[in-house]
Amino acid sequence: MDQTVSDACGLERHISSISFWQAVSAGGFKSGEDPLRMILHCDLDYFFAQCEELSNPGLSTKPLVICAYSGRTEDSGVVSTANYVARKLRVNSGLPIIQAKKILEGSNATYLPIDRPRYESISDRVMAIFSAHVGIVEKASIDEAYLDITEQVQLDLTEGRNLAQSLKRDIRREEGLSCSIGLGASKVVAKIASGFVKPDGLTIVPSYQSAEFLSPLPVDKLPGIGKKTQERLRGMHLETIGDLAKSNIQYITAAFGKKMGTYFHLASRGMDKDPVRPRLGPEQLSRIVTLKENSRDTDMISLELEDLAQDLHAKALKHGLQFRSVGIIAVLENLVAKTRTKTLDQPNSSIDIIRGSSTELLRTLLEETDLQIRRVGIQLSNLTPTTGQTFLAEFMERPPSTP
Ligand code: TTP
Ligand code: MG
Ligand code: MG
Repeated sequence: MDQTVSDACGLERHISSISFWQAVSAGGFKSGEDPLRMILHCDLDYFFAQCEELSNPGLSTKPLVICAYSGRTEDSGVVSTANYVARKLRVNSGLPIIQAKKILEGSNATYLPIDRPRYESISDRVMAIFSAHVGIVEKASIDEAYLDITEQVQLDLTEGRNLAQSLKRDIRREEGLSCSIGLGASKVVAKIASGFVKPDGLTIVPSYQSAEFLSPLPVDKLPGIGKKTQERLRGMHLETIGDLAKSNIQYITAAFGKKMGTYFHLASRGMDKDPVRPRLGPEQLSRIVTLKENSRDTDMISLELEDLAQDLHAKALKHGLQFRSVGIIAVLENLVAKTRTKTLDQPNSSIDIIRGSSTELLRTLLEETDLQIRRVGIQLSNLTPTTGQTFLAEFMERPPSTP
């Protein structure tokens, strides 16, 4: 019953976002000064709360609040996130738990603590679905990633939309989760587009309409502009991203310094050259290959897995990392991605474990489908530094996603 209701809502929202796309998409991506890119940003909806609804679907019809307890008193701390039922009542991330409880009094709300290891495993599996579809994936946080799909879709908006829809479908089918996706010519546009229709949205902004799309939005929609900066900009009569785009760069730079000023100036026009950095974050190492021909032959596929196991094992050693989970990714002949993960009792660095677990997971996966496998991959996750290693911090260092 719940499923039907949420599917119906999803469909309705989907239609509304597609009509937005039709309104803005005529003409597709034009060739321009910079090499054109098509970037996809995907963000899972009310992530921690949605994970809890998965294990207890009864929670989805009532307000659900995930709490970051500080431990000082029973209710001290803030709301980590809340489902959309609670959000309608204005309970959002960052609100003190005490205030959330006042607002939700009598509403039969549920309050749960954060169960990070579980959300991380789910996040790992969603990232594996991304890697099964697209080569260049940058995990930007526990529930979001940028994908560079330029080559894959050859800058064709319809192909981009199809890819986005199949990602949404696979995440829903494999993990039971809804997400929102934005497509644009830069990371900054894709990120803002993914938040434009939420939950379960899909918003596509052709490159030549980036500035027009951003223009009416309030300045705090730009990544990097928080409440304080927004106040300062308001003092300068700059309320919307369009106001920022029209303003004189010297004026902005004088107030915010060269680096920030230049970023505001370019980002407000949707210009952002930051590449999608091909990494899944420090928690994962993964590789996927396309089989020479579609197959269900475990001996043949195991040979490919052997290569992948050796490669990933070498990478883990090089970075001084141990893994606690081994996963297998398989893209089937109908292009649906399947993932299966095995979590070990202890962190490990043995290639035999990678071999054994991936072959075992392959067998399990083949038992669950009659279809042939087209691409296969291994993912090591839950990574921790090997004792004595000191350069994990270096490995984990992430350049800022915006200048
Ligand atoms: P977000 O993606 O910002 O938020 P969300 O997934 O809960 O909701 P939506 O994307 O639909 O708007 O953050 C991802 C998770 O990070 C979120 O589920 C909980 C955690 N988080 C916090 O713990 N504190 C915060 O202030 C925020 C914003 C998020
Ligand atoms: Mg989210
Ligand atoms: Mg997020």
